Amino acid sequence: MNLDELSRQKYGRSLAELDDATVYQLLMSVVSEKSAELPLNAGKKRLYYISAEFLIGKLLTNNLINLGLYDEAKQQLAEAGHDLNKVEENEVEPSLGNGGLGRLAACFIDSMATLGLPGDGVGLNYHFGLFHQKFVDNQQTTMPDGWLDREGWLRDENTSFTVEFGSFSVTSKLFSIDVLGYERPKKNRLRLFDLESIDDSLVPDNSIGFDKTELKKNLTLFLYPDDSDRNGQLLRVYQQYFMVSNAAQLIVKEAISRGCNLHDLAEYAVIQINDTHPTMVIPELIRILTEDHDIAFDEAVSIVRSMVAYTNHTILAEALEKWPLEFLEEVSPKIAAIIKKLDELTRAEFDDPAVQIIIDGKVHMAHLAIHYGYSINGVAALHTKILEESELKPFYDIYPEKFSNKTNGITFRRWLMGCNPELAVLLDTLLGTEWRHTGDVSGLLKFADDDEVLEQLAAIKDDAKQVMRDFLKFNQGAQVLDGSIVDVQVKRIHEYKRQQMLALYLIWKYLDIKNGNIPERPITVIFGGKAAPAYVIAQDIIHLILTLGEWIANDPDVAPYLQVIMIENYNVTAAERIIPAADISEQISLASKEASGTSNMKFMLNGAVTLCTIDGANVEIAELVGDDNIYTFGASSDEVVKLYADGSYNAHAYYLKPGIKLLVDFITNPQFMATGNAERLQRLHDDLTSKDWFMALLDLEEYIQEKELVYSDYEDRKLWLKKSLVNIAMAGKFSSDRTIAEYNDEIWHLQADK
Ligand code: 9GP
Repeated sequence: MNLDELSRQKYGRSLAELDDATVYQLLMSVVSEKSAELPLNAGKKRLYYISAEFLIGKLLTNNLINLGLYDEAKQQLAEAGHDLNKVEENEVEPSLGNGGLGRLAACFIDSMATLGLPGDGVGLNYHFGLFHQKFVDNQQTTMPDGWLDREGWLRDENTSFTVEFGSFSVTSKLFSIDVLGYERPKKNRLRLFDLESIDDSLVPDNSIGFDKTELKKNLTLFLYPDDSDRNGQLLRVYQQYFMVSNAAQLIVKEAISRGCNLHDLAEYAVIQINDTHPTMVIPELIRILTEDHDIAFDEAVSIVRSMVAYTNHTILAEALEKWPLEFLEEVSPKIAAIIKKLDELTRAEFDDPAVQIIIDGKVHMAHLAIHYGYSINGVAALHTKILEESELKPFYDIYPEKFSNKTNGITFRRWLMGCNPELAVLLDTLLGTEWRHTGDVSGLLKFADDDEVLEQLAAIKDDAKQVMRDFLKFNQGAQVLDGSIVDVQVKRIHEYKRQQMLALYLIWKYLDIKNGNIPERPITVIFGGKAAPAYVIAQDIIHLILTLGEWIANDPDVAPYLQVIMIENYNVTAAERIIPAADISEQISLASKEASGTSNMKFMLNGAVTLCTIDGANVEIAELVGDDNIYTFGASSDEVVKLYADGSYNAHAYYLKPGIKLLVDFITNPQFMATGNAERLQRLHDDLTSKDWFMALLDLEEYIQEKELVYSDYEDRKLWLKKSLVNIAMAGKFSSDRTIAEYNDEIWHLQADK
């Protein structure tokens, strides 16, 4: 590849003469042409990973890495005076996902391609994806994020299907994005269905409001459209059926083209459903097999049952979908009828009311997936244990063989080689390049006492902090304090993740500094995340964080030592700039509630030390790095489960503890309230003092103590650098290549292509 020559051919100018936007176009065309030439991973059996979200992030750097062109491109660009990071700023990040669930799906398709497994991601081509977050008056506002308007990686597959709803039908259009494996000669695809009759003009310029009843025109406009009313909920069911009907038609069509007679469909296709959103693929496949291909109902059920596997990503009731049967009857009477039949079959077999599919007029999608799939897995060891022993115990008692754990993972291409190239090069120097294929970086451990290596790690962290500073300055004009310790909590805003607990710590620290206790060095606390538009308390938490940030910045006694930054519109690109710079990874969910977490893995791999509750994959991180290299606090998952079971958590009693009352009441102190939105702050205060459903006050005192310990340990430079090194060295387990190999060995049984 000679970029200068290509530039002269294409634009009649040297590479050095191009602006960054044109360099981006040039690189994108090089990558697209190369990937278009690659054949697909082939094999008799294919996997279809169906997901409502694929948070793929920008693709240029990632694809250059996977094509083995990254170093070459970077060097040629540098010689011509260009910086790849700057060039990539011209790429628009597709907003096809929300949080960990969608990012996991993106890591998984990368790993499937890397392992040569024939399989594709299948989802929807949302025109505006998830909303774009903007802060106005220290509050979250939402704007449409029209990523599709601009040039991108989508390719038209020239394939369409008809999807019949109860009262109308629509035609779909299939697009795909190439998914390249790491240094692999073959590829997979992310296949995204769109609606032929979609109408972007339904969405006003500055608002995410639109007519939810215009179904023929709106089905693929937004990911997770507001569902606070009936029309919004119905729209989600329409979207889901549109997604799975297309997926099922695609699967059947492709299997037939490979010689399948449909009685043997399970030998040709396996489906992984990512959370419950795609569950209707089960009745849809049964419908297609019986209605279009004359297969008897019982046989169709057993075919489908042997080819669908379900991953559960949460125990939160709100995310375990239960749709009113009447919704399904409206969206697709045929699907509703099949679900009723399936429900009758399970009722005949099992007496226990807890395991029925239709309960009080609602269809429990997870129950449908467990009865009529062959596999269910959790996403971290603790999460799977909770599923088996409490949340889904009645199902585990019936089908112990269907349950397994698959601890999540992250792709090291994006989360190390791409976002932290300096660290990747240091690993090459110390370990050789084999880790790039195996994910095994444990060889680093033998350098734990090597001062030179520790100093190299420190220098890499400093450089990453500079990248972060530049990003925050460019993104939102934020100026990070010089020489500060960087302490980060980035994730969706949700009470169970307890951003409010970190905010209460910040109040404590603020008051402590006011009392004259000046920290050894400045502290920068960074938040990032979006709150669902209908989730009022989450918006209140954002407001508290932003108001507090402003309050502290305006106090000259404290501002030089403590700073709070909330990243606006946190997304994959922001994550890539922030995570390598972090010293401390905040993973402080209420134990039992975070199924796994994946940012915890990304931080660890980039040398941050984790401050966490014993929850999700934190448990496995703690086991790997040992007590000396992680900070844990808070009630255990068993204790929390018990508190919920006997209803004995009393938020008000915790609030009345003098040390806690002072902090919580700060939120409604009249001077502070006057700088923010009184209604929001009052509501959050009242919620914390009377309900505190996710028990932030329960763990607050221990959290404050542990945070102080972390900050003081940071001052022992060598000790800290060693902790950081051990974390990197032990992160190999969390490569998504390992996770996907486990899915394949234990669930999918695909033949890897050569
Ligand atoms: O909340 C979980 C998160 O803990 C997990 O890491 C991620 C990927 O498995 O899934 C999240 N779940 C959802 O976003 C919705 O179920």
